[in-house]
Amino acid sequence: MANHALNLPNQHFIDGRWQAAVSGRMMASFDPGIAEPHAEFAAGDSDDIALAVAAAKRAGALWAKTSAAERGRVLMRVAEALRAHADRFARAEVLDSGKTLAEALGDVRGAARAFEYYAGAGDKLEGRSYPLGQDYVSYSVNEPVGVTAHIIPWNYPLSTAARSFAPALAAGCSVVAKPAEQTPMTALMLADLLHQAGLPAGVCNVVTGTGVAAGAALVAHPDVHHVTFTGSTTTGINVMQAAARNIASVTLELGGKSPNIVLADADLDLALDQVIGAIFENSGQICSAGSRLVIERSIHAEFIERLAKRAGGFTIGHGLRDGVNYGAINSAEHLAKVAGYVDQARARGVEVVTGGKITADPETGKGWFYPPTILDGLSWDDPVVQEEIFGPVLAVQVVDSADEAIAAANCTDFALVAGLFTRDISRAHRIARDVDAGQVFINEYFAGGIETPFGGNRRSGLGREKGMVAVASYCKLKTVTARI
Ligand code: TXE
Repeated sequence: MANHALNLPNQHFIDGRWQAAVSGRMMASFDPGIAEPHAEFAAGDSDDIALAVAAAKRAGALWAKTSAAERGRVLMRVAEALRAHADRFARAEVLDSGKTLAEALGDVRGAARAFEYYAGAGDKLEGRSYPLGQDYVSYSVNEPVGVTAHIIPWNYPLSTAARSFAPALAAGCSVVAKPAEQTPMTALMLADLLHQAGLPAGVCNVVTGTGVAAGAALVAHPDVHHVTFTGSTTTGINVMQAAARNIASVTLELGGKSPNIVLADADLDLALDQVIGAIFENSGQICSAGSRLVIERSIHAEFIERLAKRAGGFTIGHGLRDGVNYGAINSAEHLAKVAGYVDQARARGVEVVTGGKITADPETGKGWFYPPTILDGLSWDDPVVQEEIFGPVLAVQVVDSADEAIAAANCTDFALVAGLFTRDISRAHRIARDVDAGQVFINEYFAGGIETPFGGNRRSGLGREKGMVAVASYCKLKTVTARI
């Protein structure tokens, strides 16, 4: 099978060129919108990882010595090139991931913005000096950590790659990335585009394959000095253990079960729009999705009725078809997981307000689709309240006060983000203070951008991506002290 239509890659990108898997093995990537394979890619393993890390080590030593201004110029050209090729990237993303073209175009814009933002970061990595008295000169400088590993998930393949490649490259590090086996295309395309924009061969390498064969070999490689991982909490723990053996640092972006709190004094039209977007965008496959609605009892019945009406109003179908605004679930396994959660909840007596049944593209009868689903009448310890479903399933928790809303928000082991809708600004900041989350959104869910640090507490992760704080993950501080 050749990857004809969009001229998609089907080999690793190592040392500035396309390379087949050492083993010669290939895997298929499926188009979730029709549940059929659409392309092939290389099934990498530890041999391919060894080549990629060796290239990254060699090329990274030179990249680290390139002036920060020059590194920034390369990143800026990448931003421009991504915008110029947005359509091709977005279509490849739709075919691999199942999302809609509009969502994928938004992801490309976000990726371009990440390169633009970090293009200006490298030459602001200032050091410090320390006042030891007139007989000493003491200063510290930021040095790049070296080879960095990037393990990328399937829900936002391009934007997740961009948000960690860009700060790593800005800091002077080299990159070896392993995209999810469901969605390998755009990371490969991005590595090629970086190279064409002037990034020296070997500074950014992408090896495709499974997590077990390629991902595990990458994060355990002794020449890798930092691992940025986005994925499940379980795999994140494995990744952290592997990195620990080499004393490599980690950034872990893990699961979430984020509360979206709607208080009775909120602008309810606004809240309605935002609650819908927070859980049903990308068909709910978002780590920071607002997957729990925490709502005051006095507005609960009417709000749920309006929510259900809106949830039923999406046009479901293949992401490349005009008019579709709700895409597919990424894989058959994941669809079964989402459906399983809802089926078991129904069997426990949970009220399925809307949705709740596997469906297909109405025009073709094909694809992996799950409709917007709302579950009500839940106790706080219910699995659909406590566990990450990672799909278009909203779990409703009813509360009687702002204090109870805080308790509800904090009732899971996750602490990634929280949304909050109220007109009372003091109460908003009190709740923001008391909710355990890496990010709190007030009166706009997903508010923020590449400028705002992002990451979770507790089982949602470790470290922060985005913002200038992310660059620090790719730097090691050296302090020099001299007696003069
Ligand atoms: O995740 P994995 P899966 C959550 C979500 C989803 C669940 C399972 O709840 O239902 O995870 O998804 C690579 N060493 N999220 O199985 O296994 C793998 O190849 C190194 C949340 O896809 O974590 C892929 O590239 N790498 C989430 C990446 O890790 C390994 C996004 C993610 O896969 C590896 C995705 C190993 N031992 C899923 N095993 C978010 N936080 O946004 C696997 N991988």
